Amino acid sequence: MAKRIGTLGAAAVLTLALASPAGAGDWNAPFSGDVDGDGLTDVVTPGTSAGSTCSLRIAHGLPGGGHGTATTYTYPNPTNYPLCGDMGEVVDLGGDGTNEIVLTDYDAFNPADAFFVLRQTDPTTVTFISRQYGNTMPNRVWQTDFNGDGRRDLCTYTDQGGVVDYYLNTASGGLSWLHPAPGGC
Ligand SMILES: [Ca+2]
Ligand SMILES: [Ca+2]
Ligand SMILES: [Ca+2]
Repeated sequence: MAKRIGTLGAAAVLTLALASPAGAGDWNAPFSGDVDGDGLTDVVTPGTSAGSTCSLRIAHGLPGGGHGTATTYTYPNPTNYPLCGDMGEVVDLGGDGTNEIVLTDYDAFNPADAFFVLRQTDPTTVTFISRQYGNTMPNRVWQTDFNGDGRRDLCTYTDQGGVVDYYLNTASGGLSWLHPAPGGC
């Protein structure tokens, strides 16, 4: 299922990289946000896929600046496949003031669990929250409030057809894949 970024795909990704905000979730790249609600930005590093158990590492922000030593968190694989998410964003789904960790995977091939949502629920625990429907085989994910309602929405790009997909951050804490794409990603 692995795919390669062809010359045209790489050019398109570069164009998107220049047009979208910093901190976007590139493949196998760390991403940032406050996952424990202390007001300090943390860094989340996706783990490797490992069958029935998934992991990620979080380096929490320190009051004096910088980040502490990364802690590894494990959780049961929420997908039916040996995919644990290799790109993501920290975003407040539902706009309730609590941030979530939203992951997707370069090799995701089932729309029903193309995204899954986690939350750090205490200092030692990352908890699975939900699966969300989405497009398969993304190259990157990023966030922006494309409909201007104050909740930051998600966008993905896939070189499988060169498509940008739009996911509305809904009041109920889900992601709603919009067709047709409204623009703004
Ligand atoms: Ca934090
Ligand atoms: Ca939330
Ligand atoms: Ca929004």
